[in-house]
Amino acid sequence: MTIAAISDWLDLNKLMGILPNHSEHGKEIDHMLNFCHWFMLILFVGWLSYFVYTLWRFRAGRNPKADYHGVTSHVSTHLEASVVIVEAVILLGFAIPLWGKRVNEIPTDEKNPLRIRAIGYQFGWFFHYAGPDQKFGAQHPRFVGGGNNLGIDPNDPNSADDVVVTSNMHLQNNRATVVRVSSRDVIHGFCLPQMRVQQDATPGLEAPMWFKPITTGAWEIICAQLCGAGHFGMRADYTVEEQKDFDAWFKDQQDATQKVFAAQRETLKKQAAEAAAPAHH
Ligand SMILES: [Cu+2]
Repeated sequence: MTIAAISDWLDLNKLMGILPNHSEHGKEIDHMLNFCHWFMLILFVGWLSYFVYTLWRFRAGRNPKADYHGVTSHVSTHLEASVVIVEAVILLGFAIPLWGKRVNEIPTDEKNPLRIRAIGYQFGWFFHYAGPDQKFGAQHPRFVGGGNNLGIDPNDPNSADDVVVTSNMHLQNNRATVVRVSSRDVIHGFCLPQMRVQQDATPGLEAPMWFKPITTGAWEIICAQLCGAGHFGMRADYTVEEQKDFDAWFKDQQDATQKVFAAQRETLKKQAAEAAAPAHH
């Protein structure tokens, strides 16, 4: 048996059908998951054998009269203490540092991350790209309509390079991606299993999360919270591609989004002119 074969065999994640990892930090998550699975398996087998043993050992046929002293050995105390120690190691040694990395090391502008907002709704996702200026255009409900689903201010200079798409989020391979997750109605869950990230989408809040894709490919985005009758159909896709393909896609989407904004600017201008004109009687 080679080492690879042994480590494959030891990988309980695989046995339980985990989806392949395609993100930079995913290995650390998988490592911790595998460790937890093994630990839980050992506990499960241990407690279960102990349970079966006590059923047999203390059966009525063998113990017609109760023993008023009970257990005098300290084995169980030591066992329980070791379980607590292992759990503390998982929490303090693995889980908390891993979480700390995800929330403390969000890439800043200097690292030129891809900046996206993901806004859940019943039942789908909007994606708002900040564009090369790294700044999102402002939003106001009065701009909602005419294809401007998110109500982005078409006159805000920050929106001049923005992109809004639905249902298919494109990402650039090997580029850190920061997604600000939010919702338009109820609580949804933004989950990219192959990127090993998941974040609740809460109305009125924007929660940032980040990751770096390391392979190209196309996968599904899952809504990870039961969000209503159409939850099962709330699927979207995401595509990781090389820069050339991503840039081409982005340019197309930018043209389409900016066309919507330009048309809205015209409408707003017309409305303003009508409001300013003297009323006819
Ligand atoms: Cu949902």
